[in-house]
Parts: sequence; C-alpha cells; structure tokens
Amino acid sequence: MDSQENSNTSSSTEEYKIEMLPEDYPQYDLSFKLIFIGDSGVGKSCLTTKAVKNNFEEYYQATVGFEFLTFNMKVNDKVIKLQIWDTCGQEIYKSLISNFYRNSSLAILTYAIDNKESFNHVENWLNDLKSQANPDVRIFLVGNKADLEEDRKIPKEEGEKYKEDQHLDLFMETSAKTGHNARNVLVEAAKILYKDYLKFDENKQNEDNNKGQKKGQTLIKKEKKEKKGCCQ
Ligand SMILES: Nc1nc2c(ncn2[C@@H]2O[C@H](COP(=O)(O)OP(=O)(O)OP(=O)(O)O)[C@@H](O)[C@H]2O)c(=O)[nH]1
Ligand SMILES: [Mg+2]
Repeated sequence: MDSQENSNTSSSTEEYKIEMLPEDYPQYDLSFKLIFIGDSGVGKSCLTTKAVKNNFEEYYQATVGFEFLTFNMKVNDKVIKLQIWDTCGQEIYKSLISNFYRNSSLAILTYAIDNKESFNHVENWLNDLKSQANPDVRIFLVGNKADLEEDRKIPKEEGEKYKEDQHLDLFMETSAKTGHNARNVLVEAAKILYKDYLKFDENKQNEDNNKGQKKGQTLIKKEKKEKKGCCQ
C-alpha cells in the first residue's frame, strides 16, 4: 500500500481529532518550528516532500543549506502551522545548521535503516542538538528507507532501544518511497506540540490564579491591617 496514512481526511485518534488542511490555509492558532537533521542521503528531503506534497523522487539532489516547507492541520479545535526546516546533512554546513536548533520546538533526527554509519552518527547529531537547542526541545528518532528490508543493517529494536535509553519522545520507521508513516511523523509532531501547548496554558492559568489569589490575600491582609489601625 502506498500508505500516506492519515491522508486528507479527518480521523479520530484515541485523544485527538485530527484534520489535514491545505498548504495555503489562511489562518492558524499555533505555529511551531520543526527541524529535520541527520546524515546526508538518509532521505530527509524525500520524507518531508512525501509527507507534505505526497511526492517522491528517486533522483538524489543534495540539499544546499536548507529547504523550508509548511504543513497545516487541525488538532481538536486548534489550527496548527508546522514550519518545517529540511536541513542538509553535509559536514561543511553543520555550523550553519546548528543556528536553526535554537528556536526549534521539535527535532526529527533521521537515519536510514540500510546505513549503519548514519545510525552511528545519531549520537553526534543528538549531542550537537542538545548543546544548542532549548532544553525542552522535543526529539523524534526516525529510521527511514524502511522499504529496503533486504538491505536492513539496523534492526527496528535497536532504534526503539536507542529512543528509550536516550529518553527521546518517539521512534518510528518510515519510508519516503512507499509513504509508510511519512505523514504520521508530522501528525505525531503536531499532537505532542499541541499537548505541550495545553500544559503551558494550564500552568500559565494556574500561575495567574495564584498571582490573583496572592494579590487577593495581600489586599485582605492590608484591609485587616488598616481596620486594626483604625479600631484599636
Ligand atoms: N528506497 C528508498 N530510497 C529513499 C527513501 N528516502 C530517500 N531515498 C533516496 O535516498 C536518496 C537521498 O534522499 P534525500 O531525501 O535527498 O536525502 P537527504 O537526507 O535530504 O540528503 P541531504 O540533502 O544531502 O542531507 C535519494 O536518491 C532518494 O531517492 C526511502 O524511504 N526509500
Ligand atoms: Mg536533503
């Protein structure tokens, strides 16, 4: 199956109602920056293109610097705009790329399941990312080219174990060629970032309530003090 899972239809997951929206959707409630990183040739550009435009090219054209794409979807009642930065994996651009880490809400660290070296390098990418990104950046690990089962060098369990050991937020195998899980990466990204937003909003409200309460308490205390002053 050319599985562009969760394609342009509404679908309910356990907790969220997801709806895909067109690329030129005119407004949004929340916007998040996503960055795809990983070795050259692992399929970052193909994966982002497949996820966003449902298009796949066999022909390899190395990204120069970065490419920018957007993807819109609705999670429950919020329209979410994902700003996707597809970076190039070549060593010479690493310092340029690391400038993009800073404001990213989520990084998608990609390797290819048929390329042992690309998996070995995940640790370097992760260290670079952690040293420069926000401490609360979300991180997904993605094993791409899952269609190349015969050439597989990294068992799926190894990717899963790495995700657990490093406390990453999600591990998934994908194929830009067949579309397997390509769009799901973006759906999972939107879901986790929406969840973070709800938590942030709830914390902020609690903080505001506490401030309000404290302010109220101060006022009561002040009132009592004033009363004390006048009546005794
Ligand atoms: N079989 C298979 N080939 C893929 C897949 N994804 C990408 N490729 C091929 O792998 C090559 C590299 O893909 P890109 O998407 O350009 O790789 P990249 O990670 O963006 O590389 P840089 O831009 O150099 O960092 C291309 O020839 C693609 O056709 C996949 O899921 N399966
Ligand atoms: Mg590329």
